[in-house]
Amino acid sequence: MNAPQKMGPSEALVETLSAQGVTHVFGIVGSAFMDALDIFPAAGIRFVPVAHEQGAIHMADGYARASGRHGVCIAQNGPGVTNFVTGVAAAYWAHSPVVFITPETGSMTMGLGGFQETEQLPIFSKITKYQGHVNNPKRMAEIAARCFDRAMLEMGPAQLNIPRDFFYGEIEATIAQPLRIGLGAGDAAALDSAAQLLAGARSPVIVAGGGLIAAGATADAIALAELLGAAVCNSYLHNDSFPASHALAAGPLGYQGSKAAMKLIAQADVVLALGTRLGPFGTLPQHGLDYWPRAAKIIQVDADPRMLGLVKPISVGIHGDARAVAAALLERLKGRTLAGAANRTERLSRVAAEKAAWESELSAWTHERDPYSLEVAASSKYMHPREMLQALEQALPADSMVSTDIGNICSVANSYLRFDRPRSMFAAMSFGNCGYAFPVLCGAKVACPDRPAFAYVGDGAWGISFNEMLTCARERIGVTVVVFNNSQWGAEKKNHVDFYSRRYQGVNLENPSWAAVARAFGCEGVTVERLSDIAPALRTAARAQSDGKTTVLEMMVTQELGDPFRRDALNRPVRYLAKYQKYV
Ligand SMILES: Cc1ncc(C[n+]2csc(CCOP(=O)(O)OP(=O)(O)O)c2C)c(N)n1
Ligand SMILES: [Mg+2]
Repeated sequence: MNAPQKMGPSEALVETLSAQGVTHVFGIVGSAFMDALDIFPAAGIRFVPVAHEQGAIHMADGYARASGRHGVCIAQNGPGVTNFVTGVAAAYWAHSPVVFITPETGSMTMGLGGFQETEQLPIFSKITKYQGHVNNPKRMAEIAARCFDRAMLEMGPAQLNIPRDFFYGEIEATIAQPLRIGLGAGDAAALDSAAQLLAGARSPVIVAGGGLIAAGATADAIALAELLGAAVCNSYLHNDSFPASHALAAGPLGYQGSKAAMKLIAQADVVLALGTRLGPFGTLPQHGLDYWPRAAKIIQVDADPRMLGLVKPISVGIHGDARAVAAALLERLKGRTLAGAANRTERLSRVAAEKAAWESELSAWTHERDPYSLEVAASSKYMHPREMLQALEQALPADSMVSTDIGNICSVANSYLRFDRPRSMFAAMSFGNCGYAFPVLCGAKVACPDRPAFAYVGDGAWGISFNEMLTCARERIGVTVVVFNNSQWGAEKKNHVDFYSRRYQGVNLENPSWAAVARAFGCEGVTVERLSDIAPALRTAARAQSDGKTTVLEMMVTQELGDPFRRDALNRPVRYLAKYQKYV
């Protein structure tokens, strides 16, 4: 539809959604956008009604991360829209191309303090890549299309803000075709320098980031790693950025990551950081290893030029698409003499040896060994979290998608999640909000209904997010939620143990039976107390997914706790006033 045509603004919006390939919109119904909602079915768009708008934006995020297409959500002006805030911030840091549509109070009453009024642009200004405001109904199609284009161009949330009276009227509109701008491989001189460094490297290592997943660069990354004989580490929480079964895959860096990856990168003389901003939290010391190779030459490749050299000093920065860059580097390195060829065999066997050592350490590491953990585990009949995570990993069906929440057990799970296919792991990324994993997985499942889907969620975070079981039951979205019931906000309790002499406040949870709650919601609920019950329970739950049935597996685990998140950011308490002297 390229010639201007008479239509209503609602039709212009819905036609634009259609032209952008939108088939699902998550949200809660509201009078503000009913005129557009009414014609969704005729445009082949399924409206997925949710329990809370935070669920809608998380679902849009999961949908986008699983499919590589836009995730879309919509809410009532005012409170519906403000409920989006946390999810938009999470999607921003997950580099997720979501378009969230925010009908606003009517243009003729804006500023008068009427019903459901708040300024909706400033709230999101720091957590969006683009904010489109329809300032005249005639511009509905143009501005809506720009939101879709920018979300994909900049890989992040775009807001489409529409005064609610602008859904009505008669306009002449042209529906734009999607504008997809390829980024290419970037500056030729930078590529030459990078190839020069890699050719001269005696111990090159690759860090595979989320940008590699977004660019669909797996095959090129494999070819590059094989040519160089370079170990490949996943950047933090992107365990699906390189196939784990590949001989050169070393596992994830960062919190609760792989010691093999850390030991290998520590010895690198050249690091190729492919599609990663090298976020500050992702390379913190771990397992007592301060592994970042400060003396190494770092080549950083990112689709956002502002990320180059931002966190770590670099030798070469390449503003480009990870796939195009990997291909360009391959081209430049082919047939060239590689300094690393001299010790290739030795390095490959070192990769294998470090991996084997880490695997055997992990298999023997069935429980935590600090005094607090030993004490609580001794008085518990439940499973150790680590052995449970091991059994879960073994039971996961091939090609599973797994989302992980923020919490101690979810973090420890990082050691027990390996993937062979990109777009398989959906961790709460740098925004780190509890309550992320379940709704995000629901969105991923809507995008990929044939892939088995599992959310790992702590019992505290489950309290924030379990309302979306309503959505699963109503909309027949079949996923499996693995709730780790340790009756505590464990990750924070760990700080009370390590820094506040076990003065517990607000960290102990008295849970209902989460399995019974699930059943009351119309889902399945199973309590698992023994390791041997994990695989059969997981298999049954996975089968139920194909019938659109969601299952909660409530895992009864001890209260033991792994290494803390933010040891880097906490200090021992120091008190100056007499009344607080005991609080040290
Ligand atoms: C929305 C939100 N509120 C609070 C926090 C702080 N926080 C981080 S981890 C955590 C505890 C998580 O507890 P749980 O989900 O039970 O998992 P566990 O640590 O016990 O494995 C909390 C409260 C957060 N990250 N996000
Ligand atoms: Mg807990």
